[in-house]
Amino acid sequence: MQRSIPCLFMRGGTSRGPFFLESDLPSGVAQRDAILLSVMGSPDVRQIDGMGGADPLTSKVGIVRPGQTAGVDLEFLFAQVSVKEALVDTTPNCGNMLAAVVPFGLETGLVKATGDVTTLRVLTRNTGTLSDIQVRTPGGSIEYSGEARIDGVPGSAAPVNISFLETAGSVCGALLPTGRLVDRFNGVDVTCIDNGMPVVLMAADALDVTGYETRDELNANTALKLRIESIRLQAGLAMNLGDVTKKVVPKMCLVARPRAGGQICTRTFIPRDCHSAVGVLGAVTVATAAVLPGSVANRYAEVPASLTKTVSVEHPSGEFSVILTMNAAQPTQVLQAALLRTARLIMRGEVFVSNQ
Ligand code: NQM
Repeated sequence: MQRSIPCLFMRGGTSRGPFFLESDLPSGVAQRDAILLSVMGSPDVRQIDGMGGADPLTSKVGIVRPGQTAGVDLEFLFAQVSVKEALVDTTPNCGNMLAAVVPFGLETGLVKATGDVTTLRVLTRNTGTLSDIQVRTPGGSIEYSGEARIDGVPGSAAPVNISFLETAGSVCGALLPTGRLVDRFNGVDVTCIDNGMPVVLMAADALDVTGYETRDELNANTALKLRIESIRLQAGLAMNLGDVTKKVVPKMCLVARPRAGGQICTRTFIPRDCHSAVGVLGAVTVATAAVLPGSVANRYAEVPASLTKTVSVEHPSGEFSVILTMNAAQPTQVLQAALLRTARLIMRGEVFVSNQ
């Protein structure tokens, strides 16, 4: 016997996955997670029996419900479904999947367009993060085609503008969860930071790579991955995340001097495989570290002096620009981060899982 669940399959930024109305899924976490694993076909390296794309970036799920408090239009729960293990992690958030939440809300009638452009406030429940998201809604319907381009996605699409209101310490409780700008693990200087995503920044050359390698080259470097994982386990404890053996945070980011006109060059492990680009809140956090005097990232970054700074984060498939608004009274403090994504509805229908 199979059971069917209504589902919209959507791309959000450089990620992709099924989106569900919360009311269409079981309320119990164990039962819900069993269904999500079955939907994606996990655990299996090919996810052959489900909708997952056999990559962490395409093994993601969005669960959406109406806002529950005044001023919040939609609430989003992000689930990272492991490809190889029977694990569903709702600890981190995902700014890429977030880009599809307002289109999903409009498609399903949870919210209404407010004019040719619609701006809604979304709460990401994983971390309690609020963001204002603006989409194009000419004639009251969501528009997907347009001229906006983001690296990692072919072609162009309508812009989805995301402005994060307050992200410091979203998962770890503090921007610098260890209380220090620089820590040292296995003889390597690191900056442990959380401005929306817990990230550990390390100089690529301290790990005997350049930081300009391709994703495939880094993924093939088993010795490097073992060194990074050893640092990650120690940093996780120091960042108040506990034993992170089975968690997908903190992300691990190698930094090097920019070499393509940006402010910093990155290679990010999420956390064990190298990202083909960089995560959204990962990029916000890297940009925040880059402008923080004394951090490991700041040693390699070239940052503008203005109060509103565009920080272009170079990554394996291009760059990701984050616009940081600094606090005039305390110019090293980031008040707001804004960025551009695109999103698209790929499929609407029902997904079938074995009746469990
Ligand atoms: O950092 C990948 C992605 C992400 C997460 C990851 C993300 C973010 O690119 O907000 O978007 O870091 O696992 O989708």
